[in-house]
Amino acid sequence: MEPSAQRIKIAVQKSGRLTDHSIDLLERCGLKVTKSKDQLFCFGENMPIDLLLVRDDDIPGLVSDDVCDLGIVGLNVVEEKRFASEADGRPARFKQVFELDFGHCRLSIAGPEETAYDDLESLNNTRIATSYVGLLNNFLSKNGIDAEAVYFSGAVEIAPRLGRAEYICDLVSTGSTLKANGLRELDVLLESEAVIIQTEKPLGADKQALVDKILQRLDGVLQVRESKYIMLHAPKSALAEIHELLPGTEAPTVLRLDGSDDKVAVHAVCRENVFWETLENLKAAGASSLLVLPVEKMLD
Ligand code: PRT
Ligand code: ZN
Repeated sequence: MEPSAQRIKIAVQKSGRLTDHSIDLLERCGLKVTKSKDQLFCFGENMPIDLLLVRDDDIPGLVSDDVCDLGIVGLNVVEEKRFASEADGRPARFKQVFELDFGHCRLSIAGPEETAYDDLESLNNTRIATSYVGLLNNFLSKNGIDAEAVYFSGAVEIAPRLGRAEYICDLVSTGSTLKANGLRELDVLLESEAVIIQTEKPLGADKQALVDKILQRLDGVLQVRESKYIMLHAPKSALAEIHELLPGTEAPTVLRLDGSDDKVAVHAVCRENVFWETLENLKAAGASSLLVLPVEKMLD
């Protein structure tokens, strides 16, 4: 087995909204893990990759301080850490590698239903309760708004009722929490989703090769989610039109059909979902024997 310095460490949320998705994504990259008894660590059985299970707020710091090589965390947490580190004069040392298409939410300003809110100017000389002081202050100063960020570590939505702030700045997904608290969403600061971040510290060649491999597999897993393999028969004369109709396809494979001079078989990977409307349009353009299959794995 590799010495522990040669193993990749990935920081993942221990218990929360991102946990299952993060582990599922890594398992779909081929990683098999066993959890330690204390549930703080997942040991990679078939690859030199281990998972550190921690609070999401700690993930950017663990990657920035090189305790972990990679981390999976919400963009909201990453950006808040970036601003907090800058304010401390110790810029964060991680790079965002790519978005993972889960954990979608937005960081928004909200206020009581009855608030007369025209635009951002309405926030001038008010107090805004938030756990995202860094992101909020950056947004306010970028927009030339003079308002006070009041730090709340949780239950931000009750701040207006307590008389602690006129507005709040918090994560929203369905909007039902705001509604239940008599609040309405007024402006969006940040669209967020889970992202993978990487330490900026140069890794040795072997470790970097393994990080590149896992990132390439992650990219493949994300691509196949939307991708479909499509097969159809088409008159040669309709090929150009049919190619145009295939969503997200670069170069379809065109094959001869036995016993037919005017028809061919077309096979293509569509990197976008194929809807019934697309199939109906293909049929109207002359295609027949249409078949759409899911793609299990992809490597570009
Ligand atoms: O214990 P730990 O610190 O690790 O977890 P946590 O409680 O800080 O985080 P957790 O598990 O709640 O969320 C982890 C990440 O999920 C967040 O950082 C976001 O990137 C993402 N995410 C996606 C959300 C939501 N959707 C979300 N709706 N995080 C929080 N919420 C909360 C929000 O704060 C508000 O209280 O849900 C409520 C609003 O939801 P709706 O659907 O009523 O609008
Ligand atoms: Zn947290």
